[in-house]
Amino acid sequence: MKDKLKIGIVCYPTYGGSGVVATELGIAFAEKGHEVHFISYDQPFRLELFSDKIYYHEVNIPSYPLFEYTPYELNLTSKLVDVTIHEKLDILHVHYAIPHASAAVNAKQILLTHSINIPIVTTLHGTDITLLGQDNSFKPVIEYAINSSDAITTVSQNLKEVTHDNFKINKQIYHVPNFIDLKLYEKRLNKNLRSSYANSDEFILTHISNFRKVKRVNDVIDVFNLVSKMHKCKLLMIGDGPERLEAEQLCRKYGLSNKIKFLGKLKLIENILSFADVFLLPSETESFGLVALEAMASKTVVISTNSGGLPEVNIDNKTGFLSDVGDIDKMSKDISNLLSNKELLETMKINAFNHAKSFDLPRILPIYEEIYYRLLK
Ligand code: GMT
Repeated sequence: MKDKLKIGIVCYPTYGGSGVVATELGIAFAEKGHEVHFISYDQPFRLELFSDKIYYHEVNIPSYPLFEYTPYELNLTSKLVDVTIHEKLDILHVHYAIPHASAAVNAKQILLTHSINIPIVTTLHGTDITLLGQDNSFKPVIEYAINSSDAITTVSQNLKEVTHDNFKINKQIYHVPNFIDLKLYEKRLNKNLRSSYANSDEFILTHISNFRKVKRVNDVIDVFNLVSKMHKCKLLMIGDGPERLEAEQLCRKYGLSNKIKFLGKLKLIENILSFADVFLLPSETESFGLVALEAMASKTVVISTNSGGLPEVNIDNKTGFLSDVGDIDKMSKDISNLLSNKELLETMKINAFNHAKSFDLPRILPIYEEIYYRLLK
């Protein structure tokens, strides 16, 4: 069996966890000598093409007057067939069930007619199961795509259980947790950057997301509103999305515009997280919460809900605190306790970092490689 593989990775290119995981996984494989082919409708936002082992194939989406809705999944399927044949891929690893897993399963059938049997690995990331998976207009396709994949992985134990609860899955699901590359977080602290956002006697709180409804961005503002009455602090909001405008209006209503800064979509979030004291993630549901892990890798204490896979990442009373969804009072009291007790804050920052180490890239990468090699045997 070949030691170095040609791996096709399909992912969303947009600001979001599944795209980040897929991109960083591909970059790490390339660093290990595998050849990686990213396939998407746009260049993944964290992908900088700096290696002869990394290729990006854009899916062409031609317009045709007959189509009221462009059939992207079919364009993706054709691209997967083409790239697999001409780049001689060994394996396809698709992130997110639809349309990526269903397109890959279709491509696999087409490739069989060319006498090519390519294994498909599908990684489920969360909303493909918890939100879209509940919608009957997608459910049969998602179930079929999962069952027709050669290997299925979920990013948390919780997501594995939810997948079994919601679908009839007839094969093993592997739990492969999300990861961070800890070396990216070393020596990031930039005191000049910190001082441009806050005075030295002010604490810094942050939130990072795609500002979708599921993130409950207004809860972040409500919590900060209570905390800022008791402590000197600033809030940095990173990311963008449909709920941003309402959140900005809420800040104005509370008279907090001078204490809350909306920074938009930033690529190098490690730079900001390096000086943040507390990270807030009050999500309605979160299969893993990659961004919480990124905060922990930067020695930032996490205040999150206890939904989905978050308790696997943020350990209650150790790396941060967990609350029920919408419990603004508890979240603000937990932060207030932390900010009043510097020793507790420092201890929890170290705990957060130590727990993040168990998700370091070199520990997780071989698990995916092992799955690939097993399928290729
Ligand atoms: O919710 C997001 O931020 C985007 C979404 C995605 O598909 O990109 O994130 C999901 O996948 C991430 C990576 O595995 C997980 O860390 C997030 O928890 C998950 N989001 C939800 O479950 C809501």
